Amino acid sequence: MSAEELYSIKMRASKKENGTDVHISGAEKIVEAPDVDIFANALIERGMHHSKGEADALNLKINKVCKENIIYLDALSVETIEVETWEKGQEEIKKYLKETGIDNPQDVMQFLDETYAMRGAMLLDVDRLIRLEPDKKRGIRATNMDQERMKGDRIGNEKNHYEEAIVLATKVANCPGIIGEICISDDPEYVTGYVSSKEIGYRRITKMKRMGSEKGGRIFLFRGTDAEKQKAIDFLQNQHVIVRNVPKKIC
Ligand code: PML
Ligand code: MG
Ligand code: MG
Ligand code: MG
Repeated sequence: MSAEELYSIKMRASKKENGTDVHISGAEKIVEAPDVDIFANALIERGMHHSKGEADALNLKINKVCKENIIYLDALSVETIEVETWEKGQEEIKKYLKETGIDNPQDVMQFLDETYAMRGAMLLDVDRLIRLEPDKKRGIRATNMDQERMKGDRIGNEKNHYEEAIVLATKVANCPGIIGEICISDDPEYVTGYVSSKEIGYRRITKMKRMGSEKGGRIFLFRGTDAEKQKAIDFLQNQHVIVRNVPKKIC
């Protein structure tokens, strides 16, 4: 990126269901000053007309980001494991957990069920097998991140699961105290998920759940002290990160 000022743009859209606000779409960008309006428009477009329904309310937040506070990270390397069934996909998660130094993968995987209703991710102490999020319903939201864009990159207003997930996984893998992540999408039609860490990179698994299922969620695997936990939460939520060299999806 050039010497332009940078701005963070965050969008959240919701609709009313039986009198309560239901989240339908959320996204963020970190962009140069002259591009704020075009990206803000793309995010409004994305939030207003989501496959989960038309929005009743949309919040857009734009804040200048202090350049000195940004960390630039290289995207995790990507590999794809093709599996025939979601059960085989679950076996791949077990394999990954063993590689990550977790002797009893099932102890960790049993927590996946609890992630489905959460807005954010679970922060799991893998040694004590306890959840560390201060708000168990909300979970931890990894935020304040985006990919670096080059001149001429197209500005789409649709969600790109793959690119957005690599950005998030790269930030999370570089977070102090985090030894890995498991992610299953909550979008019913999107069955590809991933496991990741700084050591193994971003490992896509082509089927992680049944087609049509909304059962998705994220677990950030944590190992460390209480003080380190605070640092991890602060990094995940507040540290601005721009990820370089995000591989483009070949559709
Ligand atoms: C999500 O729904 O945001 C999670 C997407 C996981 C992306 C997996 C991939 O295609 O690499
Ligand atoms: Mg999202
Ligand atoms: Mg959720
Ligand atoms: Mg989703």
